[in-house]
Amino acid sequence: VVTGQDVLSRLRGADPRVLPRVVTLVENNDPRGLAALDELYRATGRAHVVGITGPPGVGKSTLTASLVERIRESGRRVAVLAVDPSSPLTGGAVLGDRIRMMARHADPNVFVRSMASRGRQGGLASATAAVVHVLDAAGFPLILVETAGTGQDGTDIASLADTVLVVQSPGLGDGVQAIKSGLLEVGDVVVVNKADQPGTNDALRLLRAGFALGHPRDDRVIPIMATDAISGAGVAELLAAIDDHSTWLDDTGNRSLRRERRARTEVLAGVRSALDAHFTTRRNESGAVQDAIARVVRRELSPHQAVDSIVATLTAP
Ligand SMILES: Nc1nc2c(ncn2[C@@H]2O[C@H](COP(=O)(O)OP(=O)(O)OP(=O)(O)O)[C@@H](O)[C@H]2O)c(=O)[nH]1
Ligand SMILES: [Mg+2]
Repeated sequence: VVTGQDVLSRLRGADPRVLPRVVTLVENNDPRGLAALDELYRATGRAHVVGITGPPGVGKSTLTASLVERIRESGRRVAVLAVDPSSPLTGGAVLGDRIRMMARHADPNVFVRSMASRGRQGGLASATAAVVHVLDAAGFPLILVETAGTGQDGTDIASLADTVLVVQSPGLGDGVQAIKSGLLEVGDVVVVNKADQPGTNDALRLLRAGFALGHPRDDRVIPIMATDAISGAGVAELLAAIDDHSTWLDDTGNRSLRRERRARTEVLAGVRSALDAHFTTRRNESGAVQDAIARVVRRELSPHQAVDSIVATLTAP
């Protein structure tokens, strides 16, 4: 178990077992992990975090593994997090398989972890953010986070990542679906993967037309690229586009803007979840809350008035 002042030197030291242990403690919201996180947080802020998102089955894991290859060829260490909102087996297991297939499982400069949401207290997003901090402090210059592009989790990645990579695949209606889902709005780089399949040019055309009026978020031309994650075609260009975006963030001051937004999101989400836990676990002890609920039942207060009076006591100076 690692806690206290020496956590960083041990994290960056020669023992390869330390990092997975710290990650597990942090992931599980273990008090020892949280104590370690308090120590190592000061040493974070150097990693470039890339979120990889998109609909199920478009090839996110395969593309991630292929990116890992290119990143290693460029001489950099890399950490990968596969975040699976539903199944503890599929996403991460596929990613693990790909990495093994590419013979990177024994590479000490590649760290891979998958996280499942099942049974998780406090939310997947906050656990993901915490693990990213550990990997950052451990000195990985690049951290790739794969998330399924469905619902809240798909857009959550925008508040966690420096670069958001939105992955699509060719196929009738895919582009339209992506535009409708709002997924493209969070994309800094857009990829049509499975470029070996028919319909790739149509998908590229559709996406380019969709972006022709400008990006909804900032005035930067969004690269829309094609990759074949299995052969690796286009993946070197994709890595170059990710690196370009990283440079752009620094040159324009956008990196600090994003980080401020990220810190705000993380802190406020933490406050909400702590308050939620407080009211769930201490519900029976909190006289003011019980009293307000009883008055709502007796029709003395409307639910809205009860909420106002409880919040007023909480926020009183
Ligand atoms: N032809 C072709 N198949 C691909 C390509 N990339 C991935 N695949 C295949 O597509 C299937 C899904 O790939 P995954 O990498 O698991 O896709 P994913 O987006 O991570 O899937 P989920 O995490 O389950 O949403 C697998 O059978 C891959 O072999 C590609 O570029 N071309
Ligand atoms: Mg996957």
